[in-house]
Amino acid sequence: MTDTAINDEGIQTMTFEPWRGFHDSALSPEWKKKISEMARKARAHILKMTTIAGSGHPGGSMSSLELYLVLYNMARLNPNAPNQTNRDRIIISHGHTSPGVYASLAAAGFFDITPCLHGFRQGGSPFEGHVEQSVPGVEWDTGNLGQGLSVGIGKAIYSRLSGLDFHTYVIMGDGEQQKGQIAEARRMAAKFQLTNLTAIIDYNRLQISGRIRDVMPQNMVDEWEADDWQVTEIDGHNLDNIYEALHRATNDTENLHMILARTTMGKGVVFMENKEKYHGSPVSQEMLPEALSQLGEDDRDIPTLLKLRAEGPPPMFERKPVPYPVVSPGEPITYGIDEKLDNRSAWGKALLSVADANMHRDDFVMAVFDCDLAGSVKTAEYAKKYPANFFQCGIAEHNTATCAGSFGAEQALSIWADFTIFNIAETYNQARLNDINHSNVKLFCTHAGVQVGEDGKTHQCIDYFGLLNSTFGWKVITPADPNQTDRIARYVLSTPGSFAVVMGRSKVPIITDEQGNPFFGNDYQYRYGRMDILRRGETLALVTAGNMSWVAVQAWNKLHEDGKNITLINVSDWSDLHPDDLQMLASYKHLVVLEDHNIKNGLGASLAMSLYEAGSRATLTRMGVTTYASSGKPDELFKLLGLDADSVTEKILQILG
Ligand SMILES: Cc1ncc(C[n+]2csc(CCOP(=O)(O)OP(=O)(O)O)c2C)c(N)n1
Repeated sequence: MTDTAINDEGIQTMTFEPWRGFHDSALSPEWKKKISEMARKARAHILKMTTIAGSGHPGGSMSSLELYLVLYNMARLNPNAPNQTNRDRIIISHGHTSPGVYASLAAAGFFDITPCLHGFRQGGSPFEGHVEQSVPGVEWDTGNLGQGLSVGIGKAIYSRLSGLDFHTYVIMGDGEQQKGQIAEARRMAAKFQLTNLTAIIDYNRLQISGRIRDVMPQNMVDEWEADDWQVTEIDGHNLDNIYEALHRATNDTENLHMILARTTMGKGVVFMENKEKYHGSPVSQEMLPEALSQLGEDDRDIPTLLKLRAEGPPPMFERKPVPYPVVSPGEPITYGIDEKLDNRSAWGKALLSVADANMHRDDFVMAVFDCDLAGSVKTAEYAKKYPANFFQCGIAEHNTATCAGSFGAEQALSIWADFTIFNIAETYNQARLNDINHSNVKLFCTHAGVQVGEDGKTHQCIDYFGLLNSTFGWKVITPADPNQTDRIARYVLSTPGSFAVVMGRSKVPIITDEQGNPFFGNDYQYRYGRMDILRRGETLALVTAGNMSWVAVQAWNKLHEDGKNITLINVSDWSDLHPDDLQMLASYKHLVVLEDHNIKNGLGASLAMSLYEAGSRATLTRMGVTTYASSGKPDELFKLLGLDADSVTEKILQILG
């Protein structure tokens, strides 16, 4: 029996069956019998789907199987309504065990197994090679090992802040424990006492290259205990043991628990057991009947399944996106022309204003994540005012990236502010996986570009756009001055999608219109994707962005004094160049692009492609960063790189002849 309640957003929350959620202290004999039978059949399904596909990972699927079956049958889930907001979250970190996950979800009633048996790893099928959210019951697409515990932390924080009070279970491989991100996550969970999170390790003692202790010696128990987790070792194929360990972990509100489940790779088929070969290779077609017979099953349905595969992939499941939270953008702040501040300070003020405008609402869930730089990235004031919604993650950017992504994929506002070199360049793969998982994470990235100056080349992030532009979802925005920063921050915080707002470190003057009023002031309406014409002129347009906008204004002034009337265009939104704006640019004879970014994959490179496609005949000159720069004051470095106002003026005069 289940009860359903509908909240204001039309989202269902549910009261689950009483036996779900590990309430009873032991597994009932009926459930034990049911799950044992499920396990026998599911092992056969794992073998069939991988042999038919000719690839996949049966070994770990068979060692993790009992863990999956107990979790998917006993956690607070409803197979008929898998997206209830208050469901428990089960995160599979070693995503290659997808055959075991899919077979278990089907056994627990989430869908019929047949399409998976013939459509596993087939182009266009929902049943991909590593666990994907295209399959009902899967919470997070994984495959890049080491990220699952961080995903779990994002969910556990959401459970706490939203009051939904669900439990999160993260299952990992033992070889996977070699990843450093797991250590980062372990410590964060302990610091924030996330006892609504349970970790489980499939300890089959094998990985691709052989025994885990030969590949990389590691003392897992000591490591987890040192980070304040209680470790319980169990037989990972014994249903009573698994249930009891999960019961204890779920109901303990004082301690964090890691369950180390001793298992056997390839469990259930004698010739597969303890063979690393079966980590990532299916049983051959010839050996399949023998393997199935050891499980009390046969291969009579294989011809039919092969025929179904030949007919094409099974259909995709319908999946509703998680609604984005309602976020009021608050009241814009306009900075006057006499004020000189940095964009990051304007961001910090906008953050506080948006938090103030929303935090009083019961349905509003928000978190800001920080990696030991709150003062510099201007989230410190917010942290002081809203400590429960601020998470100091330490110097642990990989964990933070994934955790912020996982939190943002819920109905919550997720913000991670850091130096650009750390929340973009350091963590590209995590950003990519967040994108694949449709997380609405907002990155506020400061100290970008050569403009960071004295810290030198290790800190000068000149590849932020090139990196994120290699994904399909991320949008990169570079505000020109504090006023535009304010408008952009409010837009980004109240709009679904993954955005990186990239800012420099230095103070910059307020950019004015030709009458001397703030250009991005009270009358300015920010429209995502549109360029701003700061000055109108003829023949040549100087196109600029972010850190270089003020340099470009200075160059314009010099040229103007010299009687040269050029157009000055500011591009804030690099990822989406509007066709009308491209046509407008194409109407100029000469274009000069000025950017504080690696010239190979920045704004100029992107514009060159788009303009060519738009049929532009304008000459295009790219002025950007052509080498790793040294330490120095921003002005010195721009001069050295030929990006200061004098160099830009000279270049434009040359072009104009
Ligand atoms: C970050 C990352 N590095 C490498 C791989 C390639 N890979 C896939 S599975 C695997 C071994 C995993 O071992 P374990 O966690 O013990 O899983 P099991 O062999 O028990 O299935 C490796 C190295 C990966 N998927 N992700």
